[in-house]
Amino acid sequence: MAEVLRISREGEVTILEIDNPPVNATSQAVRRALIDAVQRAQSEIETKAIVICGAGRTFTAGGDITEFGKPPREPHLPDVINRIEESAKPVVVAWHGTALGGGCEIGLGAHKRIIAKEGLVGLPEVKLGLLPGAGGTQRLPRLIGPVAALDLIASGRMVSAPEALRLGLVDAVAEKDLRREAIALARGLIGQMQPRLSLRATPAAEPEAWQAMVEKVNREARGRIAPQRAIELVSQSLTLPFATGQANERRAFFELMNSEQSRGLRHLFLAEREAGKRPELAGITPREVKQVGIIGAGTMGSGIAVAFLDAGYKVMLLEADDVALQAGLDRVNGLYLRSIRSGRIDENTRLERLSNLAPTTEMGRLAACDLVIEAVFEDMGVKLELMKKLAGLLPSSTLVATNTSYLDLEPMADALPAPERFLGLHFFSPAHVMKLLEIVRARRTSPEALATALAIGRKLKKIAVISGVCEGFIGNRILAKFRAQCEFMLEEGALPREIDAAMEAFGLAMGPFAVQDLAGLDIAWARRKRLAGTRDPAERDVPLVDRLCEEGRFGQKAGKGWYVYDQGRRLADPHVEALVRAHAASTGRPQRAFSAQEIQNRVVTAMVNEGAKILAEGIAARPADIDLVLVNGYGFPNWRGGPMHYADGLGLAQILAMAKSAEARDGRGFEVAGLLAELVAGQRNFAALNGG
Ligand code: T1G
Repeated sequence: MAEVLRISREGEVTILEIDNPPVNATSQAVRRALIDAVQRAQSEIETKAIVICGAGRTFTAGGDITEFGKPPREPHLPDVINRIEESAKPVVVAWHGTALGGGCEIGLGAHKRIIAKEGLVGLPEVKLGLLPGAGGTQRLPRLIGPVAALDLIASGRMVSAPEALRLGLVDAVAEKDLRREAIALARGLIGQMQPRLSLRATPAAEPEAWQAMVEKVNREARGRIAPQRAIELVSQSLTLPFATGQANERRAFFELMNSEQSRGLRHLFLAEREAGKRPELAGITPREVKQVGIIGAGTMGSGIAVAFLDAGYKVMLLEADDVALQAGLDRVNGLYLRSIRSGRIDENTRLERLSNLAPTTEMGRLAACDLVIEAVFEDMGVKLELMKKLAGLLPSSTLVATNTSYLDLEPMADALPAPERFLGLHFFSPAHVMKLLEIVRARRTSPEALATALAIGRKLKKIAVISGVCEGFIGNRILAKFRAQCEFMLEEGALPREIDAAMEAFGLAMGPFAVQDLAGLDIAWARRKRLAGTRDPAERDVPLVDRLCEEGRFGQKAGKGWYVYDQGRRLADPHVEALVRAHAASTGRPQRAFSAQEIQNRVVTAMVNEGAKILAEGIAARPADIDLVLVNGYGFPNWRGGPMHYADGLGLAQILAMAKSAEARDGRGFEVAGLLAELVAGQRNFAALNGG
């Protein structure tokens, strides 16, 4: 077995360096080596102090996620940390890179903590549906007070070195050489009584500040259990002895580890890291991309420009004329000013980023770009015209991408001299904020172009998922089935507000009808009119959006849509409900009441059935990719792990039965996916298709 802890000595100080690539996770081997080394140091006369640090890019990312869900093996991390705290010889922990979860907790067991200037520290367990399980919920409030501790534990956010110092989470920030300074700090402690956090009382909280933090945590938890348990455990640190609090923490940790929520979040963590690893792209070197051209400075184009500028690219922004260009620049500026107001960036950062932006109205200048993305009006004629112009202008080495969300890529590829360098980069609005990026692979897109797109996705810090070409790609294709199913229910006795409430209870930030009002119903209406000629008359179709739009109910911007809006407040509208009821009656379908669960099941069935078709057609490579798309682009609750993971939990036999009844009820347009039936027949699930 590889050496996971390197032990060396500098005079009287023994240095324990965790070396367990890639992220020094506190696996069983690391825990064993640490506890043994600390134990041994107690009896070595040469050792008077101990420094614990990490090799490579990070101190440690904490517990080893690959061990989660398996029976825990000794020594357990809380015991290792208790042993560190009890050390008669002073222990200093030196944090660099990221000191997360168990890595932060090791530091809390030590007698002093020092952090590198660029270091980050945090307890991100809630993001995996967990809580710190090695004393973090009990020691952190004793160190920095219960309010700040609850903030960190319930949000899971990482804290920079200056903030860590301000909070009292570290004793020092290293000026230059973390290791040297940690050793010096340890030397200074030799011969002193060492403070133990576990023996300290948690400082009392300001009641108002505590109450405000509790309310914030509850508000932001929205269905997630772990942050709510954090409130309970942090408050116990105020009243219970450390040992009792720690035992309660440990119990909560294992309960959460076995929860559906944690399983879902862990599934997504691994899915995110798998999405970019495509066997067919192994060994292919991405091309270098430095200069990016963006055509169109509307909402999408300007958001995409900011996304690239933020990631350090040089950006050329092209518009048809000076007026449109100025409007685009105003948009870009507006986005930066908002970031300044919210404290995300400062003025210097804004200026630095804008210095990489070259606005232009001369298309010829795009020839200098490594990648050109079109974000013009969503119309095939307009896009084809543009591609023809680009064909005569760009060197054939330039990567060309379309930001279309629905249109077929093949005709656009046909217009280019090098279709192998053409693909879709489907950003979501606002493009500089939304995590998801669908990389759309057209028939002739080269592996090199795909590998380059994945590398760009990583640099943009997006979750990039590869999709094949079909109407709506992965996300919008599933969304269309989801929306249609919601409208079908309106014809059977459900009201918009009931469906929205059920889906919000499921965990969506906003129900589907409220979302439509926000986006504007006229968009859907225009699309319906455009597709009216080609619609299969045998397909079930609900014309209610047409009725609303004919009355000028275009959604929030018109003050009315599926709901009516009074000073920003969303209210059910009896007029719309009467309209829905009258339409429902006119269909002759039986009318009945819907439970929230039934609404949720119908929505999930529609999504999963379409997801199965998308897999069978090879549009998505893995069920986990579909989960990533729905969670990161469409508000599907992350703690449910995405629709495909959720379906596995529900049981695919049940999903299949529900899909069959949907087929019987909805007819053409809702055919049961063959893959779903195959999986059930073979007693397999989507996890098996993920290779899990
Ligand atoms: N365990 C095992 N593998 C891990 C890991 C972990 N904790 N964290 C990352 N990896 C792998 C990851 O799968 C990937 O593998 C590689 O490392 C690089 O990661 C009691 C028990 C540290 C900020 O939640 O947030 O402590 O794909 O691509 O963008 O309370 O990873 O190369 O094969 O993400 O530079 C709490 C989770 C655990 C931290 C680095 N810790 N990790 O980001 O690289 S719970 C976390 C991260 C706990 C105690 C409990 C990030 C990162 P591969 P990467 P990155």
